[in-house]
Amino acid sequence: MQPKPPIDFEERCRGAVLGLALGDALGAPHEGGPIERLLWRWIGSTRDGRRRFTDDTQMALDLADSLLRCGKVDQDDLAKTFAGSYRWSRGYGPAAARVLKRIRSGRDWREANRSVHRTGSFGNGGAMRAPIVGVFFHAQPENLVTAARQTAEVTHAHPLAMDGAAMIAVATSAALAGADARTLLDRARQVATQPEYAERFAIAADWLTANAPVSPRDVRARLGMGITALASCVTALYLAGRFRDQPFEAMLAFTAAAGGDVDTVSAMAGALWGAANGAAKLPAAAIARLEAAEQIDAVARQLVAAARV
Ligand code: R7I
Ligand code: MG
Ligand code: MG
Repeated sequence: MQPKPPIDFEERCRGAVLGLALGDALGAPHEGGPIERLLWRWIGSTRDGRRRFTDDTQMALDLADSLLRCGKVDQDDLAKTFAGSYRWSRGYGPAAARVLKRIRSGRDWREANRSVHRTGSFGNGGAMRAPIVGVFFHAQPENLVTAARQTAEVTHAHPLAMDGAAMIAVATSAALAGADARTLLDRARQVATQPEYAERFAIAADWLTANAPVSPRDVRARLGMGITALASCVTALYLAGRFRDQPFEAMLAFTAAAGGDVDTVSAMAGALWGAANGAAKLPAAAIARLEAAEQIDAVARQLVAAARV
């Protein structure tokens, strides 16, 4: 067998950012229950017929914007940027929507982020945008985990949510460096502080090692397809590993068949898959039909330039 040609760093970073947005936009029609899916049939396309992205991509773009402007994690700037972009029609999580509206009306994020759930949200909203941290801090491994936690904290102060962000950020960075599926999972496992994650990591590791033909239903039952970080982050790590050498579309079809929080699991797995395989391997026709694909790609290129420093 011919050895595969190496994939350059820019190609991988663009793959991570575009893979996140594409997973989100293609997963969105499958997210949630019948009401959410019906609503998305109404508002899921732009006027020129492109697939709209949801809060997952919006918050990833906001995070990139803030990091590029500030050159570091500036939580005050980040809170303002997230709040300024809030639109109900992007499908934000219910607690996140309230937190962002409160920040927009002038409340400090340090208080707003614990004003809906007292311990802070344990939703997956901090993790879904964390691939951006993995790209931006790729050359600063000593800062990567703290940066990921800080970017999550603004809206997702619960330790499970901040763990999820750290896990997805380090896994993205490892995928950009060409790590294999098990290494990626192990790096993520090492940064999880909450014991609740242990069982899911063990299951995912067993499945990947055994190359097990696990069904979408089993993935949902054992790893989760939920809106919380706990019930979605290890799932994304597993799917990205399992489908690493298969087409992007196969991973998305499997995720859609599992059901639940399909846009977010697809966004996280999509970013990891894109970081491993590069942007050129993403389905070109789907990219051409993605809302604001050109702008998203431009943001990815700016992140690459910043990450090289
Ligand atoms: O995490 P978050 O931004 O949600 C992202 C999800 C993704 O699927 C997006 O695609 C979008 O559809 O929403 O939103 P949050 O509202 O912060 O958290 C998600 C949900 O987790 C909350 O609405 C709660 O149902 C639940 N949750 C909690 N429940 C009880 N106690 C989060 N934190 C708590 C908690 O502390
Ligand atoms: Mg969403
Ligand atoms: Mg979602």
